[in-house]
Amino acid sequence: MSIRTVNTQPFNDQKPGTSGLRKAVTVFQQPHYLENFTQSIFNSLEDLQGKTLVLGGDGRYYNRQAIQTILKMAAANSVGRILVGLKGILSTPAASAIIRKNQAYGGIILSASHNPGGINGDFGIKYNISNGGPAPEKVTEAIFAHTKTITQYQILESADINLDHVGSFKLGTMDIEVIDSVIPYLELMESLFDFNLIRNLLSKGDFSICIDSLHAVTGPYAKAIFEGKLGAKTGTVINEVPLEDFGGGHPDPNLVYAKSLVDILFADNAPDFGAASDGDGDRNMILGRNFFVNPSDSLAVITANAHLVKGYKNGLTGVARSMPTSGAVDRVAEKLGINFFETPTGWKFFGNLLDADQATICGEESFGTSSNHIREKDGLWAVLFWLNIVAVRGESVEQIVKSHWQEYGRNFYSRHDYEEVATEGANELVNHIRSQFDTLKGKQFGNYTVNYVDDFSYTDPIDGSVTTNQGIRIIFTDKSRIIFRLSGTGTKGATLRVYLESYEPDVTKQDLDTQKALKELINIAEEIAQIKKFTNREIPTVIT
Ligand code: VG1
Ligand code: CO
Repeated sequence: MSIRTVNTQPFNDQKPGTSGLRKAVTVFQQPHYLENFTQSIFNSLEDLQGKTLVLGGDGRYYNRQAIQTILKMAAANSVGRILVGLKGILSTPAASAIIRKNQAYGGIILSASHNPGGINGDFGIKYNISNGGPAPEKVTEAIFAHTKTITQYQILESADINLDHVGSFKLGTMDIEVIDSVIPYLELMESLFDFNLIRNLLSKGDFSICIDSLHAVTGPYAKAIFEGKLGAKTGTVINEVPLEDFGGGHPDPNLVYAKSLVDILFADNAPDFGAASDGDGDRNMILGRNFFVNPSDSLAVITANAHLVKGYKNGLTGVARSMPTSGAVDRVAEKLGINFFETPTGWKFFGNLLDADQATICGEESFGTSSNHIREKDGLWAVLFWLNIVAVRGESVEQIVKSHWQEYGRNFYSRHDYEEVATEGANELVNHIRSQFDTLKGKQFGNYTVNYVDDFSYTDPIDGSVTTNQGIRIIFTDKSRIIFRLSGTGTKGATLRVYLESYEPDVTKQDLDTQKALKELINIAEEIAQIKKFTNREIPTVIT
């Protein structure tokens, strides 16, 4: 086996976004495209020689080919050892757990998460550091800098490696260990939650659940945990076979793309509990019988009930949420007297807070929550957390959420997505709002008066790094908010996200339909941003 040095030229579009580099599969299939980015990762890691890396992906189309290429390049770049998930599969939270457990130097995760898969879909690659979390901006910037100057990459000439069996072997001087993708993750979950209590709840027969894996990576994990360990009946996990194109679906666990589950939970005789996960298993949607749990509320309920759960009963040091996430959890933090942080969108901003033990639980409005057990979002963790709470309290999901609102007030919250609109119009929309920054302050819109307007920026309290332009905030005097942001994960055109929030302390008014409660703010958002004109759309593609 010999190492081949291949001459190459930079691609000018390899800047990582909210969560790694995401592009159409056809872009990744261009000669040298994946190799250039992989070599740029290796080039940005100074002392990689002899170190251990973790490698795996969400199983989407091109996962297998990419894994083979990366293994051969790692061997040529003097990596000491690689732990690869069986068949090249690792959910994002499992990869994070395995990096931490093995004290690996870092990991490469192949996923485009909620973006559709298949030959006409998307592919993605991201680098995680030794804490198990997404590379912080200074690392992604260094990788990006290398992509702009790369002239060659190294790859070992060898046959493909068989990843279909657990075992160890050599590739050149590098050790490869093919490891079980599920067991380390399952063991970690068992250490955090009361599996006996949940087993009691699920096996008695009077509490039924439905877990929808949307033909993505969580299928084998959910089968092993819910049907295997926790005694739920066979068939509890649906769409459980991971497919390279996710069965043609969109593995995004929201009310539109997880319709299969929504239909089941909103039918007559619906199960008591339902959940869906995204492509790479780091996000989750929680449903009760005929009841949708807003992800921002889910974060608040998890935080407020953490003392009931084995792994968290000693208390939380703090909680962090992304800026667009509703303020529901802020009220819980205040009551518990724990730290509270507001960060930009993207899990990489939580890593420092978790490492410094300033926060225990973190969450985003986009159905992502997790804790200091790993450094990624964790979809099945949230499902188990909810089941553990339900098992302890003996109440329905709806009762638990409503009593939360009663205690803390309800933050009415919704996100309107305008997906794949023209980039030019989206940029004009942002500029149009920015041009009103000076005139909006103090302006009255019906019942609402603008308190202030800004572009969110964040100074990391641990390392002092500053991140600017993380979303436009229009904040009203009663703390209601409208936020505008452009997505950093899409691959076609631009995706505009509009986040709307108001607060209702009066219990008699908390049962209102969310869109009705937010109607006035929705109209104000249109008035300020001229969404219809700039996006050329009458309505959002997804409403959460
Ligand atoms: C979206 C979500 C964000 C999440 C990110 C990655 O980003 O809004 O909260 O962290 O996806 O999640 P954006 O830039 O499109 O709004 V995942 O599950 O794709 O790794
Ligand atoms: Co994801």
